[in-house]
Amino acid sequence: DERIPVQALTAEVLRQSLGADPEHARASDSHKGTYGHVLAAAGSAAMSGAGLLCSTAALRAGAGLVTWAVPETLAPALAGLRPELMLAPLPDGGRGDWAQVDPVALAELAGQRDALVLGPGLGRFPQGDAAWLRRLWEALPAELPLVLDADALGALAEADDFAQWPRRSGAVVLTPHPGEMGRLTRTGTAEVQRDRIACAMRYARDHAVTLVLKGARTVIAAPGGRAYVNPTGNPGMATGGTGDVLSGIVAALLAGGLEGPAAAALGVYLHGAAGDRAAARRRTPGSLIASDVIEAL
Ligand code: NPW
Ligand code: AMP
Ligand code: MG
Repeated sequence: DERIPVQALTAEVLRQSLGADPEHARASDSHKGTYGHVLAAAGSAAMSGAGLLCSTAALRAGAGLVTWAVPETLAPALAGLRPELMLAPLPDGGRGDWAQVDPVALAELAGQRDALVLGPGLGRFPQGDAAWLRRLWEALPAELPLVLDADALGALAEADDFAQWPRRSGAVVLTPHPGEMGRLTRTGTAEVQRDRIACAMRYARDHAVTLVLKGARTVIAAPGGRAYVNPTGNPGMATGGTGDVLSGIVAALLAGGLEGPAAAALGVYLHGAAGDRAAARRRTPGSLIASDVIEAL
């Protein structure tokens, strides 16, 4: 119903309202080009796992190709961890972290792909985080779909003027957990959790983005004013790396051609459903790890 702006996310809503197929079926004459190429800019020396989880999840969510971009000094150590992934080493001044990586070089790589996911496990950039992100934002083709998660959201939270950044024609999906959302809104976790739906809807509208507010009953707020509450998932997913998995899934769905709200909603729904399937396979949900969610996809 068009008059009701908030809906529970069901297979029916995905199909009817969002035009997303929860079965995620494939046409028999399709090929890897049909499903798009994801660039995952994620991971650092101390958190290479976040990059591996994010890019592997993009593969399992059906991306045709996935390239994992890393600071070049780290590339030899990360090569071959997942043979289906391609590796794109970015010049890092020999430092092995993202601080020295030129955002314009990353934008050039991303511009040849179908979606960019930025953020899981990057670590903090030592200075000028928001300026780095703004330079990337402006160097990327305006139509390239974008997922910002984790440390990219930390950088965004430092910008004083995000609402005034140039509008992009491609989807922008932000995937904060309540702590990250508290930084984006400059309030705090408790204030965000007080009214999750209103908080997500307000941010999505004011910044023209699709906002995914994670946690039990994740909220997906579309820039046009509609919102969805996800019923899938379980507390076993409160374990390191599950968010990194989600951002890779959403990027794959964007690369495959879905609009921002549809990709975000289907991604959240499938991520939770995979988590439920993985938890059911274990004696206790407490033993669930993020790789199980990828495996269950
Ligand atoms: P509190 O304590 O309640 O105030 P951070 P991070 C809050 C990478 N990883 N409900 C909560 O705050 C990531 O990709 C790498 C309520 C919590 O203490 C990032 O790059 C891994 N509150 C980096 O680590 C595996 C909630 O947020 C605080 C909430 C840092 O990311 C792990 C933590 O947030 C990780 O993914 C909820 N549902 N969820 C790897 N293997 O390489 C979160 N909070 O400080 O942003 O730290 O999320 O761990
Ligand atoms: P992150 O904190 O970025 O690693 O993301 C954690 C992921 O696990 C998000 O997708 C959350 O929605 C999910 N998650 C965490 N706790 C729960 C919970 N209690 N119930 C359902 N999903 C959860
Ligand atoms: Mg996270």
